[in-house]
Amino acid sequence: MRSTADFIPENYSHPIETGQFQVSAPSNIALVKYWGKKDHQIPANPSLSFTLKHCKTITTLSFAKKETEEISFDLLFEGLPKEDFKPKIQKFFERVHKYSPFITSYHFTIDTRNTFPHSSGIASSASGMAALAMNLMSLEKLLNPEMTEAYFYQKASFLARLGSGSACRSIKGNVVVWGKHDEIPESSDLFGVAFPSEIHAIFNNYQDTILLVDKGEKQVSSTLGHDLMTGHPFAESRFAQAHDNLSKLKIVLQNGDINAFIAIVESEALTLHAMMMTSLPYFILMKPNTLAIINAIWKFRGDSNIPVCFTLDAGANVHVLYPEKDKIQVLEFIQNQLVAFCENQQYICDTVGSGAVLIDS
Ligand code: 2P0
Repeated sequence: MRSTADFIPENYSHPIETGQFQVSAPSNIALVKYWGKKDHQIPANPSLSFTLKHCKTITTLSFAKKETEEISFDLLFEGLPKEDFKPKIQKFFERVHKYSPFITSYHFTIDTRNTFPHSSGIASSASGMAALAMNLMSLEKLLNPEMTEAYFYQKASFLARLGSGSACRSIKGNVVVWGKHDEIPESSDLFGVAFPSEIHAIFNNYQDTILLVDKGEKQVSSTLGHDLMTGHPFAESRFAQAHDNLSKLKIVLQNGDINAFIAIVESEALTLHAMMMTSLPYFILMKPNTLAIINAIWKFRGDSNIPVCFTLDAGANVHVLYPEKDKIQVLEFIQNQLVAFCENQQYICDTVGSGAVLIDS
């Protein structure tokens, strides 16, 4: 069992002066939701997600050794300086410095872009922090080539978590568990791990079509939403329910019981939003069109028997989940009935994917 102390390096065996990496890291969509945490993204309950394939952040990290010992970096977004992203990265570097002390020995240039529209309501913190963490680990591996592959990915996820909780689930694919759960060996509150058992073929290339219902800025940030679970009247039963749903989903992912899958996934999505509606202060992130889409999905599923379901993130957008074999009919349904509920009729077709990769070094 790894502890935080395992991620503090003793010394680096290889000096490196300059270099550059490019990493691509995907977003992920939780099926069992993380909602509630202790300091530094220690989750209040375990969560499970599908890693996505096409919604990604691509980040180039250039580094040059310097004499002085402080955090120093330039931040570019799509090639242009982006000052308003800097405080979040500064805070991330300060937080991970203990685990990656080489950070203060280099000046970094970070150039980042997303494959999905910036103001789409799709959070870029998961893919963005995962991409940055993978870059830092690529540099640490140059400094310490003896590092094992298992340690590399665990620590990449550990660092990503310190940036944003859900980011730790974007390092690996196709299904990731984060948070200690009795029935998932190796599971940890400190980092995400790949789902340890074989997954039923029905979930191969599982489809996630993201309907962009509201692309505006959220009224309540996820960080504040998490905080409102502290002292929440239903917190303890919610956290117990997440453990229970993960146990059930573990079985369903292996036996392919799609009706049970749908029941767990939709209940988790609605419970997440029920927690928001019963926080103090309470808030609602769903929009009228979110509910219209949910009702249309239920009607279509009842009429067609096609196992399409939805999940929700902390926002108004709807993730429509379905097996690859039903793609043609579901996309036709989306075109005919659901795009009308999307802002500017926009949606993004994604599928389950395999995690972050080093593209170039
Ligand atoms: C999740 N969400 O499991 C849940 C469900 C949104 C809804 O994790 O404060 O950006 O950076 O740890 O990870 C969104 O919260 O929050 C989130 P921080 P994060 O995906």
